[in-house]
Amino acid sequence: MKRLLLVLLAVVSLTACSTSSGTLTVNDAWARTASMGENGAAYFIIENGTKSDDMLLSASSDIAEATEIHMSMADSNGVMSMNMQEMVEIPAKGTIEFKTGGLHVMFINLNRDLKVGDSFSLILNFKNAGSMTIEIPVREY
Ligand SMILES: [Cu+2]
Repeated sequence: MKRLLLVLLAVVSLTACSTSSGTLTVNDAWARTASMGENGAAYFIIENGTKSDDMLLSASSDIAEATEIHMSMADSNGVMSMNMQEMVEIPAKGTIEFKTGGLHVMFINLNRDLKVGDSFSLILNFKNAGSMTIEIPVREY
């Protein structure tokens, strides 16, 4: 009985701890439709509810030859280009939005079609939050 009480106390204090320090979450994930052999892209919102800065270090999936973190930007002539990002900073208590025309996860040379109603797993590797697997639904752009 004494042991059970101790275990219960430990569980309660762990729960209290994670609530007060906050967590890092990934929300509103989606990917655009694309065909096998093309490139695809996924978007989501990362909310860092913790008091520490974090970093997205890499992304991986099994739906393409390569999975990269890109930033789209327009030059002074309005010509769009994409730069591969070594990492993305997620400030403490901050939100980073991956969206069309900005940050995105790019799937190079898809090995399957991405049709509306499909979904697939994407693994995001964070410096502090560790590795998170998120399910990405495919939507019409
Ligand atoms: Cu890209």
